[in-house]
Formats: sequence, C-alpha cells, structure tokens
Amino acid sequence: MGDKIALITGITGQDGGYLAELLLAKGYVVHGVRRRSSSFNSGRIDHLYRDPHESGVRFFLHYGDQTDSSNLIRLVQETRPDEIYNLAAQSHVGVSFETPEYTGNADGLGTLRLLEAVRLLGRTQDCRFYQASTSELYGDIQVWPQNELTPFRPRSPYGVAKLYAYWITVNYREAWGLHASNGILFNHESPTRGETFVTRKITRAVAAIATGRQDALYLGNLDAIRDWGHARDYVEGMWRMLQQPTPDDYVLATGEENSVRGFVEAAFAEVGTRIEWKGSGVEETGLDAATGRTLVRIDPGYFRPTEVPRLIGDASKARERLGWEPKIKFKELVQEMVQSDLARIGAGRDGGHS
Ligand code: NDP
Ligand code: GDR
Repeated sequence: MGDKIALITGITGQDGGYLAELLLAKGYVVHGVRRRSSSFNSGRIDHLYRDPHESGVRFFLHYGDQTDSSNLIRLVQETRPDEIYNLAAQSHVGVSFETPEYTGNADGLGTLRLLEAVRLLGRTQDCRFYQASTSELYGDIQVWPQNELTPFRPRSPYGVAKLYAYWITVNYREAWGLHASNGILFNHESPTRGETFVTRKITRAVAAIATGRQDALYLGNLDAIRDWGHARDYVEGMWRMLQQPTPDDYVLATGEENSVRGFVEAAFAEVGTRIEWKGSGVEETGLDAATGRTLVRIDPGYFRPTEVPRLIGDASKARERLGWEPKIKFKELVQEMVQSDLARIGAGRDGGHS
C-alpha cells in the first residue's frame, strides 16, 4: 500500500497550515486547495512548499473554491484522497452578518458540494471525511459545559450555515455509509490566527502598544466567555477522528473558560502592564494601572447583532475514545501569541489593520 493521500480545503488558513505540517510529518502526501487572491495568501504554508519540479515533493497546491462544484469534483477525482479535511469557510462570525448569503453558500452548501463530489465519484467506501464543525452551533443554549449531546441554537449566519454543514455530514454518513465525522471544535488560536479574531487582534495590539506603534485598542463585548485552546493540539484531534474504525462526532475543547476582558489582562501582563478597568458599558476603558494612560476603549461597531455569551466545552468523549488531550494551557497560549507578535514587529513583518 502506498502512502496515504490527504486533501485539505482551507489550506491557507490557520488550521490548514498546522494540519498540513502534522500530516506531512506522518508521511502523508498532502494536496491543499487555495483560492486565487490578488495578493499572497500562502504565508502560513510557505515553509512547507517546495518547487513541484523537484523530486520527492509531497505537498501540492491547487486552485479551488467551495462555491464551485465542478472544480471540487475534479480535485477529488485527480487527487484521489484517502482522507478529506474540509476546513474551508468564511469563518468570521461578525463578518457573516454582513455577508450572510455568501457565508451560507461557502460554509453550508460548500460542504454539500464536496460530499457530493465524493459520492458522484463512487468514493463513499474508501474515502474518509472530516467536517470543521464548531462550538458556534451551541449559540446561546443555556447549558454548560457543552458536549456532543447538547442541543444546538446558533446565533449568526455563520452558525446557521455550519449547522447545515453539520447535519449534511451526518446525513452522508447515515445515507451512504461514508466515514464522515464532525469535529465540534471550540475556539483555538495560535500565532498564525487570523488578525481580526479577538485573541490575535489583542496580542497584535499589545505588541504594537508596548513598542510605541499604537495608542489604544478598540474592542466590542469584553464580557464574552470562550474556551480557548491551541490550534496545534486541535489538528491532532481532527486526524485522530479519521483514524477510528467508525465515524462519529466529537467535541474538542479545554474545559477552561476565560472572558475577552481576561484575555486582555493576560496579554498586557505579558509585557508587564497591569490593566485597571474604569466606567461601564460603552464608556468602559482599560487603563495602564501604573501611568493612568487609556489603553483599551469600546467601539460599539464591534458588537454583534446577536452574541454568543458563553461557550465552554466538555471533551470527555474525545479523551476517552480518541485519547486526545489538549497540551497547551491558556497562559502558555497567550504568552506564545504575544511573544510572536513582538518578534514580528522586531523583524518588520507586521502590517494591516483589524
Ligand atoms: P481561517 O479563516 O484561518 O481559514 C479559512 C480557510 O478557508 C482559508 O484558507 C480561506 O482562504 C478558505 N476559504 C474561505 N472561503 C473559501 C471559499 N469560498 N472557497 C475556498 N476556500 C475558502 O479559519 P481556521 O483555520 O481558523 O478554521 C478552519 C475551519 O474550522 C473553518 O471552517 C472554521 O469555520 C472552522 N472552525 C474554526 C475554529 C477556530 O477556532 N479556529 C473553531 C471551530 C471551527 P483564504 O486564506 O484565501 O481566505
Ligand atoms: P468567535 O471568535 O466569534 O468565537 O468565532 P472571535 O475571536 O471573532 O470572537 C470571540 C468573542 O470576542 C468578542 N469580541 C470581539 N471579536 C472580534 N472578532 N473583534 C473584536 O473587536 C471583539 N471584541 C469583542 C466577540 O463578540 C466574541 O464574543 C471563532 C471563529 O474562529 C469561528 O470560525 C469558530 O467557529 C469559533 O471561533 C469557534
């Protein structure tokens, strides 16, 4: 038997980069699907890429899009994957309120298109499928911690699109016998997290403020509570799901809760700044306790029309059945992200705005 072949959609994203690294280290041949972009969007995988004309290359990139059925069919046909990891999505919850139709198309129907490609090509019995499901499915369900049996109540166009993707994945498993699994992943971050998600927005700002490049950080809801883990741990869980004899759905989470406010405090503490909060609501500010300088302000524009107030996951099933355990704790995660953003500034690699 030859080496296993994986097809990863969303290869240029945070998880795509970490998963490709993991699978290449395990000896897989990895095919990644990227979108055409007018500027470079391959920063997270450049270190893995080699000229395909060289010998022994095991990592290949293809152009594609979740909204293009014929493209997805051709890619599944040409790459003949043993495992498909469907990570591609318009993944920003806030942005999904502004692009609800596109988000439904790419995140919901995009998943159907890929599953249909597998079925049309007669691959349901010899190709395994991972769907990037999310804790956003739980929305504002008033049950904590959330596990695989907790009902879903999504609160955004993103969450609703992912709900369709979750159930269509279950349906292809039940109707066609496809080895298809949903990973219900809670927030996971890293130094390569997209710059507009709250953790990375904070760590970039902390680095910029600490080096005199930015005055203040503007945020929305400071009281939102999330279960933040590290992407490196979570891609390992994705792979483990597809190695099981039977497909199933699993929560991956740390079980530890922190608020956005707590993340801000932890990130500033990393550069020796203690934050003191003053005022309330949209008037609330975060001050440098030593100097009284205002470092954090509220911009109501970052509030979402419907918010998900508190997510905490229970990953007992993944622990028991997959032997999966998150290794990187909250404090270590924040530390790695802040240090990485400081190093980027030092190396002159920072740019753009959140
Ligand atoms: P990112 O936003 O970092 O990456 C998303 C990837 O999808 C990028 O490669 C992006 O391409 C690609 N993409 C977006 N739209 C399309 C499209 N129409 N066609 C093809 N590709 C597209 O997300 P993450 O890596 O953080 O997350 C990976 C997956 O896991 C996503 O589906 C996300 O919704 C889900 N998820 C993430 C969690 C997290 O905390 N990170 C938690 C739970 C689920 P480009 O680079 O060109 O924009
Ligand atoms: P989330 O992540 O919505 O949980 O989705 P995000 O980091 O965007 O928001 C987390 C919480 O922080 C609050 N918040 C802000 N968020 C952003 N982006 N910017 C701000 O300025 C800001 N201020 C406060 C938000 O309101 C929210 O409560 C992520 C994505 O990766 C999804 O794709 C994934 O499915 C879920 O995690 C699990």
